[in-house]
Amino acid sequence: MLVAVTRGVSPNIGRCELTHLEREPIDLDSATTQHSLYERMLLGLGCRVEHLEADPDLPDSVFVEDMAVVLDESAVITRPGALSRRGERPSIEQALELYRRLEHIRAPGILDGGDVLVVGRNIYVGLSTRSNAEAVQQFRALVADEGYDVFEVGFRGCLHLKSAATAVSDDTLLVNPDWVDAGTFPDLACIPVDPTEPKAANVVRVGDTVLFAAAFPRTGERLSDAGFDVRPVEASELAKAEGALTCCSLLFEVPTLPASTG
Ligand code: CIR
Repeated sequence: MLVAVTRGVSPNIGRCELTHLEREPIDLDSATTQHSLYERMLLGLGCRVEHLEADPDLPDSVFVEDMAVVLDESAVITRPGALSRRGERPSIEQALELYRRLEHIRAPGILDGGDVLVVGRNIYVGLSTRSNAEAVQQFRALVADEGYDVFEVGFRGCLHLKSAATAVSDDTLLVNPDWVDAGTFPDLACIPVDPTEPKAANVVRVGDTVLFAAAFPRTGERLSDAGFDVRPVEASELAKAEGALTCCSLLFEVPTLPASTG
């Protein structure tokens, strides 16, 4: 079964890091409601949701994806590029150590999980203001024995690689071709976002279902036309904190416990 680690929206989300956006007020109630609906959607799709408590001292901590990369064999705890986010790691480590061997990115490496796109045994890591080549080297060394190939990827126009490209299946990506060159992924098919929806490339794959942000209906329609089972999720409030859909969960497989016979 799939586990989804999530974390409540910090009451201080208004003090979040911003890179490409102007600061605007974030309505905590609305952000919390949308986040709960996202969790409910994951539950409805069969995930076990492990909800960590919100932390007033960590404005961006709802964006759990940036703290770890969870593979089948291990979880790599990142060293986030933003100083204000490094304190988010301990609770994520506690949540993940129940399920995976933990590995760590160390200084001078910096890495945000949002820059790490895993597609089968290929892992693409975006070089950004949050992730550097040193971290890519460390990451490569940590996962080489498990047979993963790790590629450094350039992109532009957005905070993290996964704002520019995410996987919708084992062999197909949804991409914004203005932000990442399709040639970056020679072995994968690429579906471009609708040109009027540049921020639409971040979707969450849950089994055979793809969650897309409700603000991008045309891209949702493209995916549906391509045969994917798609569901819209309202995520406009956390988008003001530069967060997208993948950022709000760490999703990974765990063995299903055998039914009790007692
Ligand atoms: C930050 O700048 O770190 C947060 N305000 C947004 C992080 C979004 N995370 C992601 O795209 N993986």
